Amino acid sequence: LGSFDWADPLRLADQLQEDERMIQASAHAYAQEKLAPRVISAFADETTDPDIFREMGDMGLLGVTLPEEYGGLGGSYVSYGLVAREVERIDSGYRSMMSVQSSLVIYPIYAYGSEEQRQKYLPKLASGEWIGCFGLTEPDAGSDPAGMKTTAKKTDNGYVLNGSKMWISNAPIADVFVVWAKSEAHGGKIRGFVLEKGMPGLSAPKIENKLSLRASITGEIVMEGVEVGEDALLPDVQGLKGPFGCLNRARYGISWGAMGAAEFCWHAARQYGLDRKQFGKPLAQTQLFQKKLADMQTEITLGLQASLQVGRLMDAAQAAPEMISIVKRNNCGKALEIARAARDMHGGNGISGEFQVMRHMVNLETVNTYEGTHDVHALILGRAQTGLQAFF
Ligand code: TGC
Ligand code: FAD
Repeated sequence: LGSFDWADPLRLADQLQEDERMIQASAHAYAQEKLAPRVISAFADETTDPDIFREMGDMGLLGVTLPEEYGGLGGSYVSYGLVAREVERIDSGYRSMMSVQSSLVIYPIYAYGSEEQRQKYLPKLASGEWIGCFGLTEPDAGSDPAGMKTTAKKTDNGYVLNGSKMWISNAPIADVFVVWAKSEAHGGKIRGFVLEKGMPGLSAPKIENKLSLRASITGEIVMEGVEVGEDALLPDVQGLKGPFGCLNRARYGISWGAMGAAEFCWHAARQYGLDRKQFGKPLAQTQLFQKKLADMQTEITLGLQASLQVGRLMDAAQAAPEMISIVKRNNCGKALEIARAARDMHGGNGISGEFQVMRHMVNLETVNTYEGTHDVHALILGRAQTGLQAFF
C-alpha cells in the first residue's frame, strides 16, 4: 500500500516532469520570499508595485510558454499553470498581473502579430520592462463582447480608434495596450490593435475603491481619436476568435491559480483548527471542522487533477474551449466556497487582514466573475451539450 500525503493526496507532484517541478519551485520561492511579505499592505493600501513585473520577468515567469527566441522560457502549459498556482497562493491580484501580461498581451502579439511586432514587443514584455494590458470589456459589453462599441476607422496611413474599455487590469501603468475594436474596413469585424502609452487621445484612468483584487491596479482605457499606423493592427486574426484565443489560455491559468488561493485558505483553516481550542479541545478535533477540511481537500485535489489534464491536452494541442470552461468555472466557484468556509472557520479572526483568508475570499469574487462569469461558462457548457444557445 502507498503512503498518503494529506497536502497532495493524489500525488500531483509525481505527475510532473522535471522541468515543470523546477519552474514550480522557483515560482514558489519567489512568491513566498518576495510577494508574501508585501501583500498585506499592498491590499490594504490599494497599491500595485510595478517592480513586480521586472522581478517576475527576471525569474522567467512572464513568458513561460513563449519560445526562447522572443525572451520566453519555451515551457509547457502545465508549467504556466503551476506558476499561476504559486503566485495566486499569495494573492489573486498578483496572478492577475502575471496572466494578463502572459496570456492576454504576450500571447496575441506572438500568435497574431507580424514579425516586426514580435521583435519590438515580446522581449520587453517577457522581461517585464514593459507592462501590458488587454482591452476587451466595455461599460456596455461585458459578458457579450460582440456588443462592443469601440471602432477603428481607416485613414490614409492607418486607423483612428474611438471608444472606451472598462475594468482593465494593469491599464493605468501599462506601456502596451492590446485593444479590440470593430473595424469598418474589415466589414465591422473585430480586430486587435497594439497601442502605446503616450499616444495622443489615449488615457487610462484608475478605477478607485475596489473591494477586491486591491493589489492589482485596474483602469479604464479611453480612446478619443487615437491615430495609429497600419503597423498597429494585429494582422493574423479577425473576429471574436482573436480575443477568445487569448482568453482560453488565461482562463486555463486561472483554473490553477484559483486552486492556489484555495490551498492557502485550506491550509490556514487546518492550522487554525489545530491551534485554537474551544470547549477544552482543538477545533480540528470536532466532526464539523473535519468535514469542512475533508471537503476542501477533496475539491482542491480534484480541481488540480482536472487542470493538469487540461494542461496536458493543451500541450498536445488537443484542448477544446469547453474543457477550459469546465475547469475555469468549477475551480473558481469551488475556491470561492472554500475561502468563505475558511473565513468562517477562523471565527472573528477570519475578518482580520492578518489572517489573510478574507482577502482571498474577496479576491475570488472577482476571479469568479472575470474571464467569463460562473454562469456564462455554464451557458457555454449547456450549449455544447444541448446544441441550443441560451445567451439571448
Ligand atoms: P460565439 O458565437 O460563441 O463565437 C463567436 C466566434 O468566436 C469563436 N469562439 C472561440 N474561439 C476560440 N476560443 C473560444 N473559447 C471561443 N469561443 C467562441 C467562435 O468559434 C466564433 O468564431 P467564428 O469564426 O465562427 O466567428 O460568440 P457569442 O457572441 O455567442 O459569445 C458568447 C460567449 C458568452 C461565449 C462569449 O461572449 C463569452 O465567453 N463571454 C465572456 C466574456 C469574457 O470572458 N470576457 C473576458 C474579458 S478579459 C478579462 O476578464 C481579463 S481579466 C484578467 C485578469 O486580470 O486576470
Ligand atoms: P455582465 O455581463 O453585465 O453580467 C452581470 C451578471 O449577469 C453576471 O452574473 C452574469 O453571469 C449575468 N449574465 C450575463 N449574461 C447573461 C445571460 N445571457 N444569461 C444569464 N445571466 C447572464 N476585462 C478585460 O477586457 N480586460 C481585463 O483586464 C479585465 N480585468 C478585470 C479586472 C477586474 C478587477 C474585474 C472586476 C473585471 C475585469 N474585466 C476585464 C472585466 C470582466 O471580464 C467582466 O467584468 C466580466 O466579463 C463580466 O462582465 P460585466 O461585468 O459587464 O457583467
